[in-house]
Amino acid sequence: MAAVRKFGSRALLNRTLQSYALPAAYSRCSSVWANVAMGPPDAILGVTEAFKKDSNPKKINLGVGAYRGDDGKPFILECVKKAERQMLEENLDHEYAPITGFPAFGQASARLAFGEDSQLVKDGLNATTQGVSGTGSLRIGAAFLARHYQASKEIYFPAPTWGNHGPIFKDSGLTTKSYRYYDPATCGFDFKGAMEDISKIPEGSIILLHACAHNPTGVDPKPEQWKEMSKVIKDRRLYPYFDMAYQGFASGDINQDAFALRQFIKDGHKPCLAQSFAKNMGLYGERAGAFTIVCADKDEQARVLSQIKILIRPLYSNPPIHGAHIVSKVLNTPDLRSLWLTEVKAMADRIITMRDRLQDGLKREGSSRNWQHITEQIGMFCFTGLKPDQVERLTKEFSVYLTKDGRISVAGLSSSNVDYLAKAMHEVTK
Ligand code: PGU
Repeated sequence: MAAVRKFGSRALLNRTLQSYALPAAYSRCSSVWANVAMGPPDAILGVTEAFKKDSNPKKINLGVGAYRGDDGKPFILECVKKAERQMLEENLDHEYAPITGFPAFGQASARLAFGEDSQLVKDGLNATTQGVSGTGSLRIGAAFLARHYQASKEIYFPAPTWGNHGPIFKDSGLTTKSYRYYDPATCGFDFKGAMEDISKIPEGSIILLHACAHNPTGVDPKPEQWKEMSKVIKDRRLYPYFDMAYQGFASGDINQDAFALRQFIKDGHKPCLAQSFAKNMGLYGERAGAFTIVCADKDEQARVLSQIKILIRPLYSNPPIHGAHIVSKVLNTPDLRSLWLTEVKAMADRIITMRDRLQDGLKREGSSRNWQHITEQIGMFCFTGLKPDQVERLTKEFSVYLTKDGRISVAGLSSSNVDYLAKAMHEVTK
């Protein structure tokens, strides 16, 4: 633009440039996107891209956290198939949903998280909106805090945390920091380190908590430890932001997995919460999720929800409806709901069985290393403790795909590949 201004008109500028017979490099630079640098592949989703290109028939994708059946194939829950059949019969239309999604979906999501008998939901203190799965829900929350949370613009993550948390909150304008969480020496929870760090976080800051099945470590605080964390978080007046992407996947029981969130409510916190139905209903691509802010009273709830709407409207107007219809049908229809609960349990149990089999396999291979953490960690992931060079060998020599930090999605293991993985892991850790 500055150049055009200097030459008086674009035509004059072009003529002048031509008359100078500019070198090729200059014309490349003059392209509109010449300064856009090539970005790196995504740390998690990029693993699937590399996996797809590999022609080894023994290849295994343990990168992305997506549940597979024991046949290694994507798994469609029976309750979901039934709900979809019913939806087809009902001849549902394709009209727009309200900005915050269908109320039946939002309320069922809130009851799932806070409890069927939750007083705060009965009293209407939850400002709940549908979000575009867990990621989109987290992002609405991040944007809301950036715009309306006065006390601080800093959010503290457990170290390490899901790789997308940083970009979600940074892109929303918040500053990201961390508190100690994982102890590499024990491959377990660093409770002492976490408590020390949390007790020093500046008052009013936001703290991100994985409600259950911590990603990437598979390490969760015990109930007693959650209680102590809740207390120190309250004392420091921190604002708790729960990310609950795996309700049901840790223990197989949706209520047990909501323990931390409900304990915080009991202790008088008023947290916010992002939920995802990608994993626990196998609705990955449907992008069904929810975001809730717990409010002090009805009036506050109405004001907060009105501002959530104002945030969402210029982003995407209103959310996709298919996944939300499925979730709301499953959660609100008693027989579909009880079928879902057994299916969630079955998925969690299959993961636990795979952990046992991997540990046994490593023992059988003759590994002298301590693999206790494989069965101590819970949820979809195992943080193996493998070093980057060992991860690289697993991929190069055995076509086993995983993230560089040594995380494996245990949900990607099956009876037919778990022994192969044990052998490969033993080979690279000898
Ligand atoms: N929060 C946590 C802690 C997650 O692990 C994930 C998904 C999400 C939120 C968001 O899930 P939605 O699919 O948006 O509902 N993490 C998986 C999936 C792949 C990815 O990185 O998006 C993973 O493998 O870590």
